[in-house]
Amino acid sequence: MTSTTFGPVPAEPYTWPYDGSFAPERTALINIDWQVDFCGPGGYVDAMGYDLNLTRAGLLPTQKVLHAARDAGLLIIHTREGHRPDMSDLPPNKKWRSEQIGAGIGSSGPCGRILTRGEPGWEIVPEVAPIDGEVVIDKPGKGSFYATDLDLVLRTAGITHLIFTGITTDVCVHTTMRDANDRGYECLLLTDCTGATDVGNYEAALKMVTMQGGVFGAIAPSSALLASLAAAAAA
Ligand code: C5J
Repeated sequence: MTSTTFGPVPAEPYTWPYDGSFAPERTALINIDWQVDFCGPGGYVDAMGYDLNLTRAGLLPTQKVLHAARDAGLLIIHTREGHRPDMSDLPPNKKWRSEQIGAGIGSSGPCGRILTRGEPGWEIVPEVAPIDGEVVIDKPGKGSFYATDLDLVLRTAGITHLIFTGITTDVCVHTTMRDANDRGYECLLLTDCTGATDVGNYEAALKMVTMQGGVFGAIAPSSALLASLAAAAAA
């Protein structure tokens, strides 16, 4: 019996993946930090004074991709940035910096304590919430590999290819994608399924992925991925 493969996906700066196709059992969709704190009213990003329309922009395209990836049998992973309620995993410089910008991590706000595990602001927004059986990685930092078991989970499942959605493009998504590329994972970032607190940074972050022939992987609109999943399903 032959197993289904998908792709290739038209992408920049190369047609993704480098090895021509991707198998659902070796591919994970990683959804980074779609939390109220990053895209909901009263959360961390809102408290810092940024425009939530920018971080929310990718939410509905991501919802579509999430449904298609579930149907296609990809491993679905969600991440959440947040600190322990006793703040024992909050580095002092991160605490200081958040206080300078008026959104002190661990302080009380309209969505509970900012960026704190278990609080309403830390929850993933309903549009892209995990369903039973999906992996949720809790992380104290920007990167999803730092101080987590993400690499162990991926390698145990035999995953070699990663597709990314999430926020923010220039911080947690980029840090994770760079680290994933160093670890040998073949990465694709969906351009309309991500957003940043600053349009210039969003554009620059996408461009950085594509430099040097795709130094961190490739980028593509979600329509390109969806078309490739649909074509395989039709065949
Ligand atoms: C930030 C994130 N921006 N999820 N976190 O602090 O990008």
